[in-house]
Amino acid sequence: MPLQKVEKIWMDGELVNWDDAKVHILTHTLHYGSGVFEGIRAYATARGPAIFRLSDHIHRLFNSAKVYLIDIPFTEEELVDAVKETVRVNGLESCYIRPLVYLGYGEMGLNPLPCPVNVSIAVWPWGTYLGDEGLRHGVRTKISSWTRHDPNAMPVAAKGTGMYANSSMAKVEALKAGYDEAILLSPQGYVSECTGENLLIVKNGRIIKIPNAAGALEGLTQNSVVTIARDLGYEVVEENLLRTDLYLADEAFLTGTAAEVVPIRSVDDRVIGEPGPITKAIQEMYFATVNGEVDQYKDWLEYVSG
Ligand code: PPE
Repeated sequence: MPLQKVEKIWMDGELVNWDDAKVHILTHTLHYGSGVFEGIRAYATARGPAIFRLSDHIHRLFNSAKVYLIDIPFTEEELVDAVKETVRVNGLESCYIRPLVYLGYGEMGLNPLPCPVNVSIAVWPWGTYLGDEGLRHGVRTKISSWTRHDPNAMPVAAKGTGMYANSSMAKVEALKAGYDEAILLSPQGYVSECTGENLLIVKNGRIIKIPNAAGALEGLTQNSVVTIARDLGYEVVEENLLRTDLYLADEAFLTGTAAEVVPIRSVDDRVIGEPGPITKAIQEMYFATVNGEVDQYKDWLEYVSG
């Protein structure tokens, strides 16, 4: 789906026109994948657009930058305000939000330390990431032939731009083979995550979450879903999973800001089936939460105005 243009993009403290939001071809991050970024969503609520867990996402952006030894030339508070302003000036009720910290123009070569640190925030309307059909009936997934990063090769806890070359390869492989999404295993052979989502399963009534040490990003959607699941009375445990645990799961679903909560219909053609009751209960509560309908989780919503 082509990008739907909006009016303005925030770049280093200024709102510039969408078509003018450009960088030089010798931008360091373009060559070396040396940036960090976030993915956030704003939802339409009865009180106007609300950004889901905005402060937590901006905090993770600063943590990612810390891992890469990048000094962001703004405070967390300033970027929280900048995100709200960018959503507000574009007049969007709901949208995806992409803050990016990148090393800009000025030096080339592998040493990033002399490069300027630039920050941008783009927003655009983004519908269902893995399709309406996938959201309702589940996606078909495939274990990738690509392995997730070894944590001593790439820092998996940080959302670094360069990491996503691995995700894109896995995604393309899965799509070309006729699947909707790829699941990556860690170098040790445990299930890690999808190309841009975490993954949880249900077995014998318990929800199983994968430990971060299996090489997954600590997803905020997953974190919200675990809280929701426990509050709904489900038991959530953390365990390493083998690919056969996925084949034999009672239910499985993936979580991510862009994807939201999406059931998994099959893994390597082993059918899990239509979304099960636990997946549906969590999905329903997640959507009610982000739309501001659940009082219990109102602190997760950060309103664009007021
Ligand atoms: N793992 C990976 C590798 C990942 O990229 C994401 C987010 C997650 C897990 C889930 O994290 P969270 O959004 O905090 O629940 N992926 C972002 C980028 C997607 C994209 O296509 O770009 C996102 O969902 O915004």
